[in-house]
Amino acid sequence: MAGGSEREPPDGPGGPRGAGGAPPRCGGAAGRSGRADGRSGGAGGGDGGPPGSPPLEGARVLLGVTGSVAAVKCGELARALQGGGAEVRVVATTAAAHFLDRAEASGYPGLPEEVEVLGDAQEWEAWSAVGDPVLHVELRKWADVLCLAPLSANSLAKLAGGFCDGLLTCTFRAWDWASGRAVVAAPAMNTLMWQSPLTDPQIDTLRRLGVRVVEPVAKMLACGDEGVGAMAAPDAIVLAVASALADSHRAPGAGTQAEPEVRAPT
Ligand code: PCO
Repeated sequence: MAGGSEREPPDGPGGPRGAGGAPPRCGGAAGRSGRADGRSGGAGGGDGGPPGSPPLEGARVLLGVTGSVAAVKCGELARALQGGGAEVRVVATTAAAHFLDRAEASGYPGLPEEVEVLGDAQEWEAWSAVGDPVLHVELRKWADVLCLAPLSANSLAKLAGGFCDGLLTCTFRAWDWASGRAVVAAPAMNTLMWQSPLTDPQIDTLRRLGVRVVEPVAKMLACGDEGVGAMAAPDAIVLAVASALADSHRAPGAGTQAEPEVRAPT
């Protein structure tokens, strides 16, 4: 499955980069707690941002990266979110870290140096006694929006099934849907995985929760197959995040997806 991207020239900004990119940095425990303390700004039109400011300005975006080859595009995605004024933190699954580590060797820009990358190890390290912060709860409080990109077939199944066996799945399971904070998901997987009858009900489950799904697109995939399954372009994901933020602030507490995106033909 891992494939690599040698069958398809890298298409991210910055062009190919040499091998030997730095591994993702895993910071310590959450460090910052909920928005009650230390919040320096807010999503535009929301709690902290000036009314009418762009939705990404000052927004706290938690980028959840899962184990699809498309994780190599997260450097580009994180930069695009930052370019809109967002503060970005990354939660990566163990499988995602494998791809993040190798993004630069495949010609994609790595994550920006200042972006904190958290994983399962940090969840355990953060807790040693009752009273210690629980990292997935702290992250849920911190984030204005959770952006799951790429969302792999495996993580999609886990999230739809309610599994919470790691930092990212626990953060999603603990999400405060009533708060109106948005969740955006950009699935990426092999075409036959995407077209499998298993996928539709899982995507529907996420949509019923209020998750906005940014459909995968058709291209030649990392494994050499051609078809629908590639992660949507970072710009499209950023637009969905901005739109979700704008909507969640227009209608606080109403985090459901008003108009589900049209599914790609299968
Ligand atoms: C293939 N799986 C995949 C994952 C989705 N692919 C993509 C793109 C990348 C290159 O542009 C890898 C980002 O093809 O999102 O290819 C077989 S399991």
